[in-house]
Amino acid sequence: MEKDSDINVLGMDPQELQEWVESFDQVVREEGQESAINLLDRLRGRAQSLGISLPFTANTPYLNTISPDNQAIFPGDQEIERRIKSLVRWNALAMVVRANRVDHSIGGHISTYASAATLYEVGFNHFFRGRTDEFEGDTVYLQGHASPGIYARAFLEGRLSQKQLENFRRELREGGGLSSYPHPWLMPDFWEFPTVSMGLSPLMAIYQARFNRYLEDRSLKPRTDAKVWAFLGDGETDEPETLGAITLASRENLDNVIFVINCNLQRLDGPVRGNGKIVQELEAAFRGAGWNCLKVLWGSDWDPLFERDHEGLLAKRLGEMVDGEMQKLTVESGAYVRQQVFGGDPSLLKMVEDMPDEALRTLRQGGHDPRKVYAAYKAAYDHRGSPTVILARTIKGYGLGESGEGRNITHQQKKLNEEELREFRSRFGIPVSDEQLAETPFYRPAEDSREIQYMRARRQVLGGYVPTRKVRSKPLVADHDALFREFHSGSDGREVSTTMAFVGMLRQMLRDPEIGKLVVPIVPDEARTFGMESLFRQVGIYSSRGQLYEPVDVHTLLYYKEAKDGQILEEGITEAGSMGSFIAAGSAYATHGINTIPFFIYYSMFGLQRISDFIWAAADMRCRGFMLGGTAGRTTLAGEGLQHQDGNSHILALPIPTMRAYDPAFAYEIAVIIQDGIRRMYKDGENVFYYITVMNEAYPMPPMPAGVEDGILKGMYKYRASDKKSKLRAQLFGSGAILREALKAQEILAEKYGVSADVWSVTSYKALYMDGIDTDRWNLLHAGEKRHVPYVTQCLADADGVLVAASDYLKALPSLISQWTPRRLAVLGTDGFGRSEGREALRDFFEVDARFITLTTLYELFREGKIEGAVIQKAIKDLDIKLDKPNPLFS
Ligand SMILES: Cc1ncc(C[n+]2csc(CCOP(=O)(O)OP(=O)(O)O)c2C)c(N)n1
Ligand SMILES: [Mg+2]
Repeated sequence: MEKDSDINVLGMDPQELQEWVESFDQVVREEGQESAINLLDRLRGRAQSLGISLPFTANTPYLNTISPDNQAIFPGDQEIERRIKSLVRWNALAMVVRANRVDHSIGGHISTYASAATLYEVGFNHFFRGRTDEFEGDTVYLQGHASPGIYARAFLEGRLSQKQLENFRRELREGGGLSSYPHPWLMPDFWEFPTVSMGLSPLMAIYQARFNRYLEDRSLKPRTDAKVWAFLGDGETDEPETLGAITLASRENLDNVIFVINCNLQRLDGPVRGNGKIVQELEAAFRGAGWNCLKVLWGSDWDPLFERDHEGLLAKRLGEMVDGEMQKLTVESGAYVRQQVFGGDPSLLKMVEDMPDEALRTLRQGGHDPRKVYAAYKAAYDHRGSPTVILARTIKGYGLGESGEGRNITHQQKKLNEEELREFRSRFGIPVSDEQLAETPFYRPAEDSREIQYMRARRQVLGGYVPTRKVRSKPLVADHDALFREFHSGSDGREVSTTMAFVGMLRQMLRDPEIGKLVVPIVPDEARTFGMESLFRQVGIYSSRGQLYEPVDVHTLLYYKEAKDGQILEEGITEAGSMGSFIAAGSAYATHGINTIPFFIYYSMFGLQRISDFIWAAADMRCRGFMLGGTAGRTTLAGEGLQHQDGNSHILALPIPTMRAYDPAFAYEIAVIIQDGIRRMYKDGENVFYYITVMNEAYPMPPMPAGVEDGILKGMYKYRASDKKSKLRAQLFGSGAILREALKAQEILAEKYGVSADVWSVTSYKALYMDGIDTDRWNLLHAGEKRHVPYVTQCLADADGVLVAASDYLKALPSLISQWTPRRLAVLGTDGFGRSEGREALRDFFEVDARFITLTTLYELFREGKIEGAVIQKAIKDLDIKLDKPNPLFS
C-alpha cells in the first residue's frame, strides 16, 4: 500500500493506526457509546498529564451528526410526499413566474423555497402542530423569502384561491392578493410572524420560547411540549441579532427551541463563505454556546460511501474543501465531482469506481433527503435540556436546472424560459402539457386525489393548518377607575418625577385583581435607574431556576429577589432581547389567547433609535402593550451627553402607524393615557401600542383640571389660561418637562412685558398630526360637504395671539402641526448634538428654556407690529441671553 503520505500526516504506520481504530470500534460495539466517551475522556486527560496540549475545536467532522444506525425511521409515505412537494414546488414557481410576466418589476423569489422545500415539507407532514382548543400548538417562524412555497402549499390545502395566487405581490387587485412576505398586518388570519427583515426572527423565536416558559412558571398556561421552530438562511446568520441571543437559549435550557438553518452556502450576491465553511463556523458557534447541533449534510446515497471510508479519508477531504469549491460541484459535471472530490487519492477514487458520472453528479445533499431531515427533526424534537440547531446542506435554486441551481445569480432568478419550465415540469412530474407551459398554469389535483387527501389527513392529525393566526383571548372588563383615580389628585406639593409616578401606577396595577397577573414588567438592567427596585421584592424577578444563592442585600427591605414565579423580566443589557419579550408578551393575546400586558421601560435613547426594526415588526404583528422611554428628553437627563440624551424618539415614533406616542408632563396625564390604553387594547381589541416618555426631573405633580381627559388623549388641552386679558396675547405650547418652562415663561411675560399667554400641554404631536392628515384627506374626498376641522384648529379657534411651541425634541416635532394652526407657529426644539451638562445649562444651550420662550414670544409680537424692537433689545439683556453663544444645531 502506497501510504507514505499517510505516515507523514498521521505520524504512524497505517497498520498500527488501523489496529487502534479497530480497538475503538470494538469498545463502541461491545461496551456502548457511553464507555467510548469515557475512554476518549480518559485519553484526553492522560494526554494532558503528559504535557500534550490538544488544539481546541468545537467542531466535529464534516459529516452527518446522526449516523445511519441511529437514524429514526421515516414514518411517512415517501412517494406521496415527494409528489406533494413537487406540486408545491411547481405552484410556487408558477406564482413568481406569472407575476413577473404581468409586471416584470414585481419581484419574488423562487430559489430560496426551492432549496428549502424538503425542510418545510417534512415539518408540515410530520412535526408542526396547529393551535387547537386543547393544545397551544407549535410556533413556527418561516423564512420570509420562502413565502411562495408556503402560499403554494396553502393553495393545495384549499386555504388560498387561485385568484389570490395570481395576485401574488399585487394585494390591491380586485379579489385581493398575497403579500410578498409574512405580514400579519396584511394577512391577519394567515401569517403570525414577520420574518423577512433578516436576523429578527431568530432572536424573537428565542425570546418567544423563553416567554412560553415564563407563562408556564407563572401558571398562566399549562406546561406543554410545544416547540418554537425558526427557519433561517445561512446568509442570515451574518446579522448580529441572529446569533445575539443564542446563549440565553442554552442558559435557560430552552429545549423548546429548534433552529433550522438552510445552508445552501449562498446568499444574495454569492457564496456565504466562499473561502470558508459556513456549516463548521455555525457549528462551532452553536456548540460553543451550548446548543445541541445536528448536521444534515449528506443524503442517504452517501451512506454506503461513508461506510467504506474506514480511514476517514473521504470525511477529511470533504472537511478540507471550502464552500466556494462545494458550490462549484453543484454546477459541474459528474466527471468534475470525481476529479475534485475523489481525484486526490487513489483509494478515494477506488471508492467510486463503480459509480457512473451521472450518479456522482446527482449525489444528494442531506437537506434534500426527507429521511435525513426527518431523523434530525425527530432527534431535535426528542432532545431535552438544551436548544437544538439543525444545519442542513442544500442547493440554492434546487431543481431550477442550469438556469438557476447553485448559480450566483440564483437568488434573484424569477423568470424561466419555456425550455427551463419544461425541464422543471418533467423533473418533478407535473401534469402540465407542453402547450400549457407558456401559460404556466397553477395545478391542483382533484380534491379526492391521494395527494390532497394525504395532505389534509396529515394536517388533521397535527391539529390544523400552519400558519394560521387567530385572536384567542377574551376581552378584559378593564374597569380601572379606582386604580388610576388616585393619580388624578396630584402629589400635594411633593416633588416626584413622571417616572416615579409611573412606577407608582405599575405597583398598583400589579395588585389589581384583573390585570395584576397579566402585567409583564420588562427592563434591560435599568430598574434602579427608574426607581423600580421596590418591585423586586413585591413581585420578584423571573428566574427559571429560582434563586440558588443568598443575595448580598438579603437583609435589606428591597433585596434582589429572583423567583421561579417572579414577574419582572430583568433582561440584562439587551434592548433587542427586551423587545423580543415585549413582542412575545404583546402578541400573546393571539399566540396564546392570554392578555398579557407588557410594560417595557428602558433608556429612551436606546429604544426607537437602536431597535426600531424590531418595533416595526411588533407593529406588523399587531402587538399591544406599553413601551416607556425612561430618562427621556434632550435636556431633561442631566449630565449624560449626546449618546444618552434623547431628542429623537418622538420623531422616530412617527413612522410606526399603530404606535401612539405621548410626551406627558404630569402624573395624571400618564394615568389617563394608560387607563385608556388598557381599555382600547384589551377590552376593545384595538391593534395599537403605546410609547410614553417619562422623565427623571422631580417637581410637584398638580391635580388634574376638570374635563381635560379627552384633550390629553387627543394630544393637547389648555392647562393654564392667563389670569388677565391684556392686548398682547400669546398661546404657549409645552410638553413633557419643557411644559414647566412654558409655565415659567407665562409668568415672566405677564409680569415683565404685559403679555397674557395661555399655556397648553401638548401630550402628543403625533396624535395631532395623524388627526390633521386624516381630516385633510376626508375633506379632499368630500369637497362640497361640510368641512371637518382638525382637532388642533378646533382647539385654537378662539385662542388669540402669537403661537409658540417648545419641545425637548427636534423642532420638526412641533412643526408637524403648523399647517393646521390658524397663524404662524414659532418653534423651539433641541436640534444638534448637545453637551454633557446640567439641565439649566442645556436648556440655555438648546434655547428652549423659559427665557427663550419669552424672547420668542416677544419677537413674534414684534413681527406682528404689536411691540417695538427696543422691547426685544431690552429683553435680551434682562433675560441674560448671550448673542454670541454657539448655534446648537452646528456645534
Ligand atoms: C435585514 C435585511 N437585510 C437585507 C435583506 C435583503 N435580502 C433578502 S434575501 C437576502 C439573501 C438571503 O440569503 P440567505 O439568508 O442565505 O437565504 P437563502 O435565500 O439563501 O435561503 C438578502 C440580502 C433583508 N431581507 N433583510
Ligand atoms: Mg443561503
